[in-house]
Amino acid sequence: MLKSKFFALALLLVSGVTQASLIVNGSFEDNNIRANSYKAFSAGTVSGWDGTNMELWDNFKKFAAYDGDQYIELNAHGVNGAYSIFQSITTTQGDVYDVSFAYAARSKNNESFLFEVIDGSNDTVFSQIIDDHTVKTWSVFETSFVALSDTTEFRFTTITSGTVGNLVDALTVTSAPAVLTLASAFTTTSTTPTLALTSAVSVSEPTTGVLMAFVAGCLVLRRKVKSK
Ligand SMILES: [Ca+2]
Ligand SMILES: [Ca+2]
Ligand SMILES: [Ca+2]
Repeated sequence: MLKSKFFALALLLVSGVTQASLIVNGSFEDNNIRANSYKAFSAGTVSGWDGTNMELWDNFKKFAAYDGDQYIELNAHGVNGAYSIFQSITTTQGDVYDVSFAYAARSKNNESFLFEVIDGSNDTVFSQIIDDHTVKTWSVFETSFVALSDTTEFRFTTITSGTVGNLVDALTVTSAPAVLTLASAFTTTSTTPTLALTSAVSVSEPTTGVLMAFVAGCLVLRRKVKSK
């Protein structure tokens, strides 16, 4: 039961609507290679991706993909040094996006790479060294960011040198779920909340403070480990 002096309160409920990923070939399935094999691709020839050479694996070395059948070994083939692959997508400035990908070590748990989100002015929006791999066990990295420009790039760059290491699968980028606001629902005169579907960036008082906290919460790194 609501008390008469209960402060006006905004509740935020994240909807369960699944958004389509904005990344092209984020699961590395488009260039179909034979099961239980690997194949090196020269720069720019893998659907959706640009950068250095890429090496696709299809459930190779008895290690199943996190999603579908195929994934990449970031430390590819043909250049015995740094590898960097990237993809840009169209974004809406000010909107929140969720990012996720799976990663695993090939042979050593200290394999590592850099993941970056870069805006249209080539400034870093987000960067994280991924160095907590487990050999042949998928982990999932997740974060969220606010787009600063109308294009945003996602880039993976090796830190481990050589041609062995850093298996990656299932990069997804989705527009953050719409937010249901129960604005000023709990007042002295009303016990019937009014649902309003709004975006996370265009909400008037008094929900703004709560939304700012929500957006800040989105920016806090979230991570979970998943094995399969
Ligand atoms: Ca895949
Ligand atoms: Ca295949
Ligand atoms: Ca390789």
